[in-house]
Amino acid sequence: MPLQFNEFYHENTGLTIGLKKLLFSEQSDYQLVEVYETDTWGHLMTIDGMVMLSEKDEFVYHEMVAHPVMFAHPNPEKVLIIGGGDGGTAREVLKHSSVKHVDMVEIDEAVVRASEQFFPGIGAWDDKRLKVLFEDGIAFVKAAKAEYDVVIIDGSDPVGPAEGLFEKDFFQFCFDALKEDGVLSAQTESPWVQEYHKSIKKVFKALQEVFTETEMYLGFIPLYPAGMWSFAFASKGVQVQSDEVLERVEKGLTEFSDSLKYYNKEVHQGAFALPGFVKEIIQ
Ligand code: SPD
Repeated sequence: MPLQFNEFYHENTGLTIGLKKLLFSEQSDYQLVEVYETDTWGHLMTIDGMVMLSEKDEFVYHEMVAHPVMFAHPNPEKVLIIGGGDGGTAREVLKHSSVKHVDMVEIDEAVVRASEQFFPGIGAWDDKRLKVLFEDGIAFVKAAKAEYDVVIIDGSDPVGPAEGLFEKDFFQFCFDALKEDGVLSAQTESPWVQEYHKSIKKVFKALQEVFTETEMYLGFIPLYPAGMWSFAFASKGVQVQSDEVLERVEKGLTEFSDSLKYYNKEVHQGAFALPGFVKEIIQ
């Protein structure tokens, strides 16, 4: 029997990845962080047995959680990332030349350590604009008032330490932490996984109650359960598909589109088109 990693997301249905060897395994104060060398996807990080990223497909998630929301803001200078310990989201945010400062608040330093050692190409750790804090993201955002242009929630799944990142109180703290033209994005799980529908509904209901504009959008990530992944966009007014935002996407991408492998203007427009069964989950 070959060495395999399995993430079962419904009874005996799941995803199988061929492994070569285990590179890192640490039960931190919060969770089990592991890194494997795989047969096809480069290095793979899992947390509590759930896939977080692989070297080969991480670009989809990180480009999609970062760029739609970054371009939705007219001049994003100060950004807060909750979670994101592997560094991929910060790397994408820092591609925007308007950015002066990024606070990345990761609860678990083991994630950053594992990423620095086994995913050396992912984090922009030497960028002077990035400040990494090992703190509870919920407490951190609760204390921030009208400070940030953009908040990005790059947590893990709604079990364990990331559970609170799917609650209404948390989104209210995020709203209060944003300036008046602030915008937010969050990862919101796979619409194909029945077990996560409750969390998806809860997040979108909360965002609709707290923010003025809320949209779901999709990306396709082969190593996440069922491959289809949802994200939330929320703002205090700006519409993420307005002409104004699309003009910014077109202009902004001239600066760094060569470094992107998934996101472009057409993807920005298409990602917000939702299939009927997905709309039903959040209606
Ligand atoms: N089931 C996967 C959910 C993962 C969300 N966060 C991934 C971290 C990548 N920066």
